[in-house]
Amino acid sequence: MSKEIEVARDVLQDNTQNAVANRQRFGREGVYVVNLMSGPGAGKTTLLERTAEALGKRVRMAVITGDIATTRDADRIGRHGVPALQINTGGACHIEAHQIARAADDLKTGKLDLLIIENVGNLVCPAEFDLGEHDKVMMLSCTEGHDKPGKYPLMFQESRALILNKMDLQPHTNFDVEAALADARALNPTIEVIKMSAWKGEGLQTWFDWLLARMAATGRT
Ligand SMILES: Nc1nc2c(ncn2[C@@H]2O[C@H](COP(=O)(O)OP(=O)(O)O)[C@@H](O)[C@H]2O)c(=O)[nH]1
Ligand SMILES: [Mg+2]
Repeated sequence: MSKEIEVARDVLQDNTQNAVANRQRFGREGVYVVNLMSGPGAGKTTLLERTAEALGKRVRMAVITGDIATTRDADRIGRHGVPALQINTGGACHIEAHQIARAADDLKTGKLDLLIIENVGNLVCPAEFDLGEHDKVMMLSCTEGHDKPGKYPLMFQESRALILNKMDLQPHTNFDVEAALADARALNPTIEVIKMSAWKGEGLQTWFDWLLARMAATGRT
């Protein structure tokens, strides 16, 4: 039992060292990096397809997608004209920093302004693994229940922004927006909230403006 815990600690420690190296690299290269997290099916890839369409010609951007299997998400995003590289974790519930380092080599991140990482769909593990990103952003959709922030606190604590997606479905569910936001803000009082329907287009402009403002704030034009 104690061995298992030691191994888990080593994995996290190695990951943190690799994340520090990634962060230094991204700083040197001048690329702004977002780690986008959510449970499966919240709408991350849909949002990244819309983001690629809207910003792909204005900024030099690329996407790394993580899934246990298939290249479906990278294929979807790649159709919108931005480089998209798929990491298959082969069973792991999150992306690790060393995988990002390798993908960044392949994508030549020194030539990019914006890199978005779509993490594996999971509300738990991705929040535990620093990837060397500038910002963590998480998405919660109205079909997942407003009780989730309190039940999965770390991701809400770690994220700079919370995207509430599938607002078009909210009237058809018992999702209580104010209860979800109160729960999230009790964990992270400064969390920025973007209400969205990635499907219908509502809130997308706020997201694009948020990304461009964060790029400027971290030194990108
Ligand atoms: N109604 C509605 N459906 C959405 C919205 N965003 C995504 N979806 C749908 O939710 C499903 C999962 O979306 P996807 O982007 O693959 O989620 P991911 O697993 O987080 O990448 C797909 O059927 C999308 O069409 C939204 O804002 N409203
Ligand atoms: Mg996806």
